[in-house]
Amino acid sequence: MSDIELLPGVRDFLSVPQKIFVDGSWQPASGGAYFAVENPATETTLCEVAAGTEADIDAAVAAARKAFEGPWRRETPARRGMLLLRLAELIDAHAEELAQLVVLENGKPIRLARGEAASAANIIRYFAGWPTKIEGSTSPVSPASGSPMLNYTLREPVGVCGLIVPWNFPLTMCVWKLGPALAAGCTAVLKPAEQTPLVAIRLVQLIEQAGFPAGVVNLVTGLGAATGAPLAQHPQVDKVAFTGSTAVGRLIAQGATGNMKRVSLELGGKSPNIILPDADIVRAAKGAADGIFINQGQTCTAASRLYVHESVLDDVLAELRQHAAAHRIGSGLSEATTLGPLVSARQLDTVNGFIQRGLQDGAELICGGGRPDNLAKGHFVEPTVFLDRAERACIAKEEIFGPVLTVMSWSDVDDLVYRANDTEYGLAAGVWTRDLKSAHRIAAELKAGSVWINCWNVVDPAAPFGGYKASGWGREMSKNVIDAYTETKSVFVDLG
Ligand code: TXE
Repeated sequence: MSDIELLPGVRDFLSVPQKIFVDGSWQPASGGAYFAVENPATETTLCEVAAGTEADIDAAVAAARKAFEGPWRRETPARRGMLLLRLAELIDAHAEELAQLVVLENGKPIRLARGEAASAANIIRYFAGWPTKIEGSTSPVSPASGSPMLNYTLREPVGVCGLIVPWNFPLTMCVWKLGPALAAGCTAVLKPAEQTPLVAIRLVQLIEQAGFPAGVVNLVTGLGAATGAPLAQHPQVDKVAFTGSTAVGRLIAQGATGNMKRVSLELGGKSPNIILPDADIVRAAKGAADGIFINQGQTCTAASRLYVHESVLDDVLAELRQHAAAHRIGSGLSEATTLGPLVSARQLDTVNGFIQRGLQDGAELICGGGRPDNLAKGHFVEPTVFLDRAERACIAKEEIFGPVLTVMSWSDVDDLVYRANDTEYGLAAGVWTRDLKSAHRIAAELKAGSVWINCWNVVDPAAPFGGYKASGWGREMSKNVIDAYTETKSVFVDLG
């Protein structure tokens, strides 16, 4: 199947250098510099994008502060919801354009990128319902004075939010954070990843078109050290929401102590996926393969550790080999592609390094491990499966963020649960079984923010998402995330 045609809107977008958006105006970065955004499938430059500076972050934060204290505070909750609904409609209307930009800068298959655009609209639509439902409460207080007293709580927006997002889901990661921030009445400075700023820029153009007042959403593109770090440490930022590496998450947590800003972190993972002997093996193996290979394995919830009961190990390995071999590797712009390139040369080096270390550590290569022969350019790697019976290889412990699965076998369920939890991370976990009792028992014992039973990677705006341990702080989506973008004020009124 041949490549899809780029839409005229996408061609026009790529033909001009892209700017930052501060206080309702598109402008060059203060230093006047630009950086190149690469197409990871062809290794060619897609577009030049403004390289933001600390001065741009200062200006964007000042604009967000002004909007927070001024026009945004005066908007009614109903109007905030209406603006979000209008944005959801615009995302739907431009879904194919957004999907094409995601493919071009990230590399993922167009089918997956279309799913990302559809999910972005759904998430914004979900959050559009929240502004009119953020309620306080009354509390039955018993003052020592005996004087009658009314206590009630107000939920107020936390303020100016710094939103720092990664490149693996460059559109949905923006809306996971913008949706609740705007619903709660906060203002924002968005900092997309330097590898994938294009779809974020297009999204902010749609935010402008939807009619959000100037300064409510600002966008500063640029490198992590030049823009992300000053944003995360800024004394006028009240909250930082970050998705990315655990290493940068630690820096952000440290940088937040200056003004004690609120911090939510969605970090790495090394998620265990467990197949019990009574599972539907065909379904479980398909789920295991999809759980690791989707998005080229560049998923925080990647099902990267597979624990298979020893009695079904050979059957599962045979199924996994077939799923890996069935992948069509190539440009994400082809409708036939199921596995695109990794996002960058650096990410490919990291993943290849892990494959080499896996071999050195004595893990058995079941399939993959190399570069597809037919692709001369692009950051491609084959879907790869290792068997590591002794569970000693680094590939069984460290986050790889590539299409590399490490399979282990088990025989005793208590030992299995111990091994599954024996990791610094705790983002996700899965159990495949037909036995309800085992499913719920193991789900209760796994230390992970999401547990999937007979499925993987199901996320929904109505359900909380986030990690235990070094996988992060706080939860995204659902009512939980609204709490994370609001402060609770307790008001006492003496009625005596
Ligand atoms: O992440 P970074 P990288 C993991 C994954 C991957 C590894 C490295 O294992 O291999 O991280 O990826 C911004 N202060 N994940 O280097 O650097 C940066 O500009 C503030 C898991 O790309 O964490 C980008 O916008 N911000 C993950 C964002 O942080 C800084 C998704 C993420 O980049 C900064 C991505 C700083 N000092 C990577 N330095 C997941 N949980 O899904 C960089 N940034």
